[in-house]
Amino acid sequence: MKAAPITIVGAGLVGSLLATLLAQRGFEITVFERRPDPRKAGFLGGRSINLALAERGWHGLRLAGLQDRMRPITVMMRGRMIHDIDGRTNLQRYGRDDSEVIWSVNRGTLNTTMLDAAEAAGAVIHFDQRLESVDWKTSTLHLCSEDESRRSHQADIILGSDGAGSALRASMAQVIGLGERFDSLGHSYKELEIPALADIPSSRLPADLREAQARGERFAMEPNALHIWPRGNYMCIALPNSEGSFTVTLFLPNEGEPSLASVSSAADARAFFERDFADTVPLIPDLEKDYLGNPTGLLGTLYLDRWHFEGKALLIGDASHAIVPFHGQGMNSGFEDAVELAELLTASPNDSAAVFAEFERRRKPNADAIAEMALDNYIEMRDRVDDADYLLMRELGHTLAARHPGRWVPRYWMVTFSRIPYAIAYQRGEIQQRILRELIAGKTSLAEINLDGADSRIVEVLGPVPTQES
Ligand code: FAD
Ligand code: 8RB
Repeated sequence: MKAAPITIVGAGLVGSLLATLLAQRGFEITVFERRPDPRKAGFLGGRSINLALAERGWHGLRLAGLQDRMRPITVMMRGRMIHDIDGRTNLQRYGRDDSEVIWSVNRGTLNTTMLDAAEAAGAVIHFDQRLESVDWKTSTLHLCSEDESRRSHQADIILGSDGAGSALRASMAQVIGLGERFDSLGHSYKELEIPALADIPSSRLPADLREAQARGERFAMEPNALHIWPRGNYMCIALPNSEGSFTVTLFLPNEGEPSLASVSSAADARAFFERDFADTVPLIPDLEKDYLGNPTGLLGTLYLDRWHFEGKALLIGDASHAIVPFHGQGMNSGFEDAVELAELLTASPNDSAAVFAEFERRRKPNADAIAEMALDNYIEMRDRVDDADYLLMRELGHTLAARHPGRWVPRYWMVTFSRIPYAIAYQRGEIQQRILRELIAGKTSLAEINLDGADSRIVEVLGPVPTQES
C-alpha cells in the first residue's frame, strides 16, 4: 500500500529538516511556508542571526546528508568566555577536548541549505502561503498570500512546524482541548551587533585591537567561544559569525532596576552598557541604534497536554514546546523531534494515529525535561559561573566523570554532547547534583573531599549511562 501524502505547515528549521528526511524516505511531501523564498534575490542582507548547534542537531543534519556541507561554515565554540565586571576574561571549556564543543551557525544559511535538500529529495515547497485555518470536516487547509489571494489544499495528514505562534495549533484548539499554557519568563531580550574588526572605526578601539585590526585580524574578540557577561539577575552573551562579526544578546527583566522598562532611552542604554558591559562598548558602534531599533523579544515556555488531533494533525518543534533559550537546545530538540517522527512514520506509514500517539508518548517527557533544564541554565549562566562554590562543584563533577567513565556524566555533557534522552539526563543530573552537594558541604577545595568514600555510593545509585545506536 502506498503511504498517504503528507502536508507540512512551516518551512523553518524543523519543517525543512522534516521535509528532507520524509522526502528522502519516499513520502510525498507538500510544504506551505508563510514567508517568501529566502533563496530568491532581494532577501539577503539584514542582521546575521546565529544559533548554537550541538550533537542532537548535528545528528539530524547527518541523517539528512548535510553535515559535510554545514561543517565548513560553522564556528567552533570550545567553551564559555566569562567577562567579569572589570573586563577580565576566563575560558571555561565545555568538554574535555575539541570533540566536545558547540558550533555557531547562521540561521539563514542553515535554513536555505535544508530547503535545497528538501526540494532535491522531491518535496514541493510553496512560499508566501500562510495557513489561516483548517476545516477539519473536509480536511482542508485555507491559505493566504501577501497579496491577499487565497487558496485551499486538501490534506489528510498535517504536520505543524509553524513555530511558537503556530496557526495549526490555533486551528486544532478549536476542535480539541490542547491544555495550552504559556509561562512567561518575565525577562526579554535585545540583539546588538559587534561587527567584524575591519568594520569597527579604529578611533574607538583600544590600542591592542587597533593593532590587531592593522594586522588584518577578522574578529574583535576570541572567535572560538560563546561569550558571557554574567551580571546576577541579567546578562549579555555573544556568538561568533563566520564572517567575523558577533551577535550579542542582552537578556534583561521586563520590570525593576535595571530592566527593559528602566533602560529606555539612547542615553540610558549607553550608560547601562558603560557601567555593566564596558568592554563591549568600543565594539558596538551602533549601540543606541541597535538597542532602540531592534525589536524586544519575549521569552517563556510553552506547554501543551496534547500534541495531536487523532491521526489528522501533529505539532512538532516550537509549535508544541517552545522553551527559553538558555541551554541553546530549541532547534536541537526540534531536530530530534524530526528524526524520531521520520523514523516512526517510516516504520508505520499508514497508521498516523498510532504514530502521533507514540511520538507524543516518547517526546513529551523529553520536551518537559529540556524546558526545565533550560530555565535552570539561565541562573547558572547569569549568576553562578563566577561563584567559588559553583566552580568547586564543577571541578568535582569533572573529577568524578574521570573516575567513573560511562557512569558519571555531567548534565551539561549529556544534554549537549550526547543523544541520551533529555528526561534521563535530567533524572541522572538530579542524582549527581545531590551527591555533589553532600560531598562539598563545608569544603572549599577538592583536596578536602574524600573521593574514595564516594565511589561505592556512586556505583550503587548511578547505573551505566545508556549507550546509543548510531
Ligand atoms: P521556526 O524556526 O520558528 O519556524 C517556523 C516556520 O513556520 C517559519 O518559517 C514561519 O515563517 C512559518 N510559519 C509561521 N506561521 C505560519 C503559518 N501560519 N503558515 C505557514 N507558515 C508559517 N535553538 C538552539 O538549539 N540553539 C540556539 O542557539 C538557538 N538560538 C536562538 C536564537 C534566537 C534569536 C531565537 C529566536 C531562537 C533560537 N533558538 C535556538 C531556538 C530555535 O530558533 C527554535 O527552537 C527553532 O527555530 C524551532 O524551529 P521550528 O521550525 O519549530 O520553528
Ligand atoms: N534564543 C546557547 C548555550 C549554553 C551556554 C552555556 C545559551 C539567543 C534567543 Cl542564552 C544561550 C546557550 O551554558 O555556557 N548554548 O547555546 C545559546 C543561547 O542563546 C541563543 C543564541 C539565543 N536563543 C531568543 C536569543
